[in-house]
Amino acid sequence: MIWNEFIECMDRERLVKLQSERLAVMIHRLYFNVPFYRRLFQERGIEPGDIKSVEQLKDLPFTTKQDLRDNYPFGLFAVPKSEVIRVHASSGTTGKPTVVGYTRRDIDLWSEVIARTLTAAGGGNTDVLHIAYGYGLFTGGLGIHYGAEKIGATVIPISGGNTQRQLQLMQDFGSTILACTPSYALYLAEAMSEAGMTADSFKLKVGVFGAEPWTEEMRREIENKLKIKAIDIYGLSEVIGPGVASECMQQNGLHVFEDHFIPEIIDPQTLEVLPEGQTGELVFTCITKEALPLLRYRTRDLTTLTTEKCACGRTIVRMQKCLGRSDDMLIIRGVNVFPSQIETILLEMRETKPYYLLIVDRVNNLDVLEVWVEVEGEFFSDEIKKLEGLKKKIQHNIESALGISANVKLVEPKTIERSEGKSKRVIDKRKLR
Ligand code: DLL
Repeated sequence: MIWNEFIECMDRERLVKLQSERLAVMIHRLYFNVPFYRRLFQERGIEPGDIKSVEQLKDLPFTTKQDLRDNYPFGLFAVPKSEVIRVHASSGTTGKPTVVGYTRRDIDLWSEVIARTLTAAGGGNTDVLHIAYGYGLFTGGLGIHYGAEKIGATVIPISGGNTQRQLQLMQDFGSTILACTPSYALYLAEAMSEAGMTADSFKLKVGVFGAEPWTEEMRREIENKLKIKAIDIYGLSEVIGPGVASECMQQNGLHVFEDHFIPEIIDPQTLEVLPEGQTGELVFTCITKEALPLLRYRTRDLTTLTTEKCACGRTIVRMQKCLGRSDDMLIIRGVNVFPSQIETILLEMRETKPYYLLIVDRVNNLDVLEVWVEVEGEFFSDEIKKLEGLKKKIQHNIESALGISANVKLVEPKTIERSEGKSKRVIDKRKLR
């Protein structure tokens, strides 16, 4: 099923025309309503009437997270406060949170893109949707909530926490769709088997997972353990929250709702737009939002775009599963390492569990990587020789795949902290000093 076939299957020429019209209107609004953008345009000699087509996007300035921080909390809003009916915020690792706002129409737009997301995941009005994303300032809970009501699903707004109760209610209410972070989905699966429950006693069929990077290996693990289809959904608060892009049942790239958010891929160093198919940093321009329409917002997420039609019939552009961020990348002794690469190696091995922690430090001016990973119960042994063998095997696999040596520390099941929201898998002590 397709929620908005008219848009999601539109031919490209028509779609580009629609985007261009919306962009032109947006540029006017930015110029006249947001002093920050007016100054940027004036510095570059851009008059609002100059921008008529999406082709011209590449000549326009970028917006960064720092710009939002500099204008904290409401400085980039494009409407008077009386029109803002909701505020969300995402807490960064440093400094003040990033604050975002919504008008009533923005909330409607958000419901629309979530309705598309849930429909693409096979959801409809007969579904019972268990929303275990956090409610509150985080956009996950409330963001999915309104779209779920729009498609007529029965919504269980349980939010995060209290895992045992989550399982109990999911079973009692016959929930069919689970919405949470992929790491929490795994944790729920673990808690399920510990409580002696089996996936067969649940009615779950699909999960809509996002808010953090997760590999194909992790997808398989979740699908096998929960006996569901795991769908990847992507979004960020600055653009709207969840509902920016989502997979369909083909699980072959995420459909970007580009009638509202125009994506571009740039080279993060030169800032030049890259041709289709090349990997680079994802940038979004909001062309319909009222309260906080950002121009060329740099997400730091790395991916690739394709306009090839999907087997599901949708023609809107697809982005590849997003496996890392330009600022997530660790440089260890000169080698670029993404946490997702290590996750792939660990999950390909039968002996380890999907719980790990990467600790990077600098000892005697040399970077050292320590990988903590939990060992599957049946492989955890009192025999030091066996554990040593496993440690060597993991070290070897990391070294041959990434070209760096790692110090592997095998830990007992349940040692590594479980997360209910986004998981934290890297501790870079070099940055903390
Ligand atoms: O995480 C919005 C969201 C909620 C998306 C629920 C999906 C589901 P922020 O807290 O602002 O918003 O974090 C945005 O999270 O730039 C990515 O780095 C990462 N991210 C979000 N979804 C995915 C995904 C929400 N499916 C940041 N795959 C983004 C990889 C993701 N990374």
